[in-house]
Amino acid sequence: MYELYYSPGACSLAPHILLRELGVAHRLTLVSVADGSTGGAEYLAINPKGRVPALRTSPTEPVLTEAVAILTYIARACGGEALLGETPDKAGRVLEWCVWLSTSLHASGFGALWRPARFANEPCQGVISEHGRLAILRDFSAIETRFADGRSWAVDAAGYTIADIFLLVFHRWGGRIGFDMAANYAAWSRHAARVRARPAVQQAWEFEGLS
Ligand SMILES: N[C@@H](CCC(=O)N[C@@H](CS)C(=O)NCC(=O)O)C(=O)O
Repeated sequence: MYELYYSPGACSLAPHILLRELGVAHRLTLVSVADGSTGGAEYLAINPKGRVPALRTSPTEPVLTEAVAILTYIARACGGEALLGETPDKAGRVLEWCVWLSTSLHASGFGALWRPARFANEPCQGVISEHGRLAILRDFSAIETRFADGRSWAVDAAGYTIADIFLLVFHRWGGRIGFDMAANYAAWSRHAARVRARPAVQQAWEFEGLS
């Protein structure tokens, strides 16, 4: 059985949703970002990167890390190929979204805002955080522009994909940092509501105790 190491509301929410979407048997192991467990010796022995998500796919192999890799793995291994985009064109666009979300919005934007120490020592951390907030605003605006063209899904031609699941994590984080998502990102918020309505998403939301 797959074992997913997760923290409530972290980017591990995306693979958690996908496991439920595909009806895959899994065990969820809590490694809290909030209380620093991701950096604890016990978890570092499992995942030396000290981050969630991590997926145990076999008792003998190292855990699989990186949200996009885990999403791709689960989809391919568990009959969810359609969620990756079924043609090279669709799959390329789905991956384009996911890599951008992971590298630009997550690592550069939220990483700088929440973890400025990754980028610089004091006294520069306040500036780094502010830069992260501006990077998030820039990327959120780009996301809103895309959804404002009336599409239902991130890659409309592909239907519901892992990109839609991943996007929901960042939409929720926008609310967490005080952005008025409904007012300022109306088209993206309609998309988020569409994703939130799926039973698998509701189950994961409830399990993780998210508001
Ligand atoms: N590139 C990694 C980033 C994972 C990551 O930064 N996860 C955060 C939670 S969303 C984390 O575990 N942070 C703990 C820490 O920085 O100590 C991925 O996409 O999986």
